[in-house]
Amino acid sequence: TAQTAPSLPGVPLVDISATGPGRTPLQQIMGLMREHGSVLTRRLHGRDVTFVADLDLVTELADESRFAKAVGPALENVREFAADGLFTAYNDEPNWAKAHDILMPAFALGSMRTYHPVMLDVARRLIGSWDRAAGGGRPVNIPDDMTRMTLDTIGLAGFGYDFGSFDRDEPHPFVESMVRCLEWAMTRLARTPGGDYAAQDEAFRTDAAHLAQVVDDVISARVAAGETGTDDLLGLMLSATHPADGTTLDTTNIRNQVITFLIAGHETTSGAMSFAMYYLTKHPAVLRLVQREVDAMWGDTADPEPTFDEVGRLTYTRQVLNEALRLWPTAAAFSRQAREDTVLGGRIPLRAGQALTVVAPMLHRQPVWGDNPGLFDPSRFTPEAEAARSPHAFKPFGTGERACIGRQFALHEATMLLALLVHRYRLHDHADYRLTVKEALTLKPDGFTLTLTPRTAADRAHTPLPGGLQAAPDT
Ligand code: FDE
Repeated sequence: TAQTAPSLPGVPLVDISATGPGRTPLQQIMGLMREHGSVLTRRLHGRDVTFVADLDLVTELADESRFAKAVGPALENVREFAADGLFTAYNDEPNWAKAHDILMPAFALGSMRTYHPVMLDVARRLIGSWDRAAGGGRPVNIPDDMTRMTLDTIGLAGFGYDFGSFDRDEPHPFVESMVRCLEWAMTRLARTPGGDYAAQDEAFRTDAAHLAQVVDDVISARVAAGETGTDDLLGLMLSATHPADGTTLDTTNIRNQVITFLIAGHETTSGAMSFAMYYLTKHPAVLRLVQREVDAMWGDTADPEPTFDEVGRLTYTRQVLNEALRLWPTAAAFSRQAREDTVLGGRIPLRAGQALTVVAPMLHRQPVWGDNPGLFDPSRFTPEAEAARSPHAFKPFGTGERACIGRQFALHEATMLLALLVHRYRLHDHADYRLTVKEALTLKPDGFTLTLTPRTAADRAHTPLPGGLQAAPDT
């Protein structure tokens, strides 16, 4: 990597044009930050992006009076298929505030109670499929099955639409098109000027059309059933009027929102659960603590019937998820732009509109996380530890007004599923898996498989406690 004259005073500039960003651009940036420090400008074919992970700078960027969300180059590409859906809308696009106001009630804590039974049903689909695999001694592919589970959950809970992912050997075609669209959005950033990308763009248009087609089917199934007034996401989109002007969302925007929620609602959550499973497999002492928590709640019940409130009491399981999201936040980067000309950190002058990208996995490894930030240790998320730390040290859901609307939804779904799985199965690392993180804008552990056997009454009765409920895990 060559260094040339900086474009921002005092900020290292690294030109990667010779090698390009490869298939894992986010991990490349993490490597560059380890070498050059936690703020740097990356130059690729004359295009500069400044990346930040320094806690003090991120704290400033989170100040909504000085900075706002930026739709950065990656999201500009996602706009090609999600347009003015919530995730990719510009701050001043009227449909952002309108959809945000209409859909917020669907993500309030009370609404989670209505999704709980659907989440449990879909969790049982996954368990049914894993029971069959365990019985046949077959390995399960963790990210694939987590993706089946999260797609069916958002489809049913949000739109009353059943993707039936566990009845298919291959992922639902929607997932394959979506992953290719996300990969297109990512690799388009790395294009060399003058290259011929017509075939890639053509394939992308076919996939984007497929997404739109599936979504139109989802919507017309609902309209045909005559159930436009229900209070799930689609029901709200079809019937709720905006308090300010009394209008509903327009048809094109509804399509963009459904695509947005199907994507945002499953790819990131499935990655988060997959990383959590990975760390549990590699940290038996932590796994035993999670098992103790679930065994204390459900004992030797073969098929526990978790209630909504019980999921809220699975505090250690939730800590495990947070710690997995710290090391590998599955939506790993988000961008902020200056509202006015300003100086960041007292030293980096920024023009109004100028954007920087926060690299969450590196923010999550800053000195505030201690001497060994690469160590998986859920005790970092006890209430006491959280209270003692800056709220800006942990940003897996972005920040401010444009932060993740689906956070509670994802955490409820993921906590319940993880708890049910560790209550039911012993996890066997049959392939001695070594972590490789796959990038398609979002992150997931690539090719991670496990074999399973049922836990027995004896396992549940004698889950050994490795000294103290918050004991440090083995490294
Ligand atoms: C959002 C979000 C974010 C931010 C971005 C920016 O800033 O650019 C982030 C970071 C996120 N998100 C993350 C996440 C993770 C996970 C696990 C999740 N996420 C999940 C989910 C689910 C669902 C349903 C969702 N999610 C959704 C969403 C939406 C709609 C959005 C947009 C918002 C606004 O308004 O803007 C988001 N998310 Fe999330």
